[in-house]
Amino acid sequence: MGEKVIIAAAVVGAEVTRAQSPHVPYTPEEIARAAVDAGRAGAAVVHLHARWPDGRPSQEAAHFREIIDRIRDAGSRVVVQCSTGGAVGMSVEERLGSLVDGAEMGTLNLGTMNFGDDVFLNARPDVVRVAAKLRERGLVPECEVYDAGMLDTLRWLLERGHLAAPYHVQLVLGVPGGMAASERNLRFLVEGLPERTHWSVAGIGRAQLPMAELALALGGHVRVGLEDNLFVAKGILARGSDELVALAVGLAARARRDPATPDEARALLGICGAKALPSSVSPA
Ligand code: KMH
Ligand code: ZN
Repeated sequence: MGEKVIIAAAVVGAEVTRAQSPHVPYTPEEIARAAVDAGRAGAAVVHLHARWPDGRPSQEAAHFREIIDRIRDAGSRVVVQCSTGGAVGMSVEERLGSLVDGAEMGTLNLGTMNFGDDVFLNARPDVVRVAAKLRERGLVPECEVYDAGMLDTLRWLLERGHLAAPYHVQLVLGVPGGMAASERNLRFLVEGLPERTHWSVAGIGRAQLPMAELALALGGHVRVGLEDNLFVAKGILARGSDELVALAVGLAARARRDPATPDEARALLGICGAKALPSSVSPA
C-alpha cells in the first residue's frame, strides 16, 4: 500500500444535537464509546468535545477525564486530541478546561470568524495564550484554519516562536462564515502552508467525504465524524462516527493510501514520548 493517512474522528463537537440526529453522543460514556468504535473502524485520532447530560457543550475537566479514562479502560490506543475551541460564547479560560492529563494533542484556533450566525472569538493574544498552554502541557497543537488569513497567523506564530514543530494543521472548510469547501480553496490553502507542514481536511456537511477524497489525492490527512457531518448519504443519517470512518477507510483504499495506526500517527505527528499511555493499554 501507499503513503499513510491519518484518519481523525470528530465524534461529538459542540453544535450538533439529538434533535438533528439521535446518534449524537452526549454523556462521557457515549462519547468514549463513539471514540472507541471510531478507533476500531480505522481512526487513529479522536477529536474530543464534551457535553453536559442535556447536550449543552461542556469544557469541564471532569468530563474530559472521564471520557479519556473510559477510552483507555476499553483498551483503545487511539490518539486523544482535546478541543480548546469549545463552543462559541465560552471564555478562553473555560475552553482550556479540556487540557487534562491523558490528552496528547490540543486544538489551536487561529482566528476570529463568523460561525454561522455567531462569532467565534479568537483574538490574537488569546491564540498566543492557548499556544503557550499547549506547550506548557507538552501537547502537540492542531492548528484549526478556517480562512486564508489564518495561514498568515500561523506563520506569525512560527516566526515569533509562539509555535514550533511538531504541530499539525487542520483545514476546516465549509463553516458558514469561513472558506467554502471547494477544490480551488483547498489547493490554494495547501500551497500556502509552510514547508513540511502535515495537514488534514475537515469538510463540513455534505462536503465531508468529497473533501476527504481530495485530501487523499493531494497527500493530506482526513477528518470525518458527526461533529462536521451527520449523514452517510443524502437523507441517510450516520449511525455513528465509526460509519463515516469506515467510508473514509474505503476512500483511502481507492486512493492507495494506508490508514495509520494510532502509534504510526503518533510517530507522524511527533507525539512519541510526549505522553505515556497507561500500562492498562497494551501495545498494538
Ligand atoms: N465548536 C467550534 C466553535 C475546536 O474544536 O477547536 C470550534 C471547534 C474547534 O470545534
Ligand atoms: Zn471541534
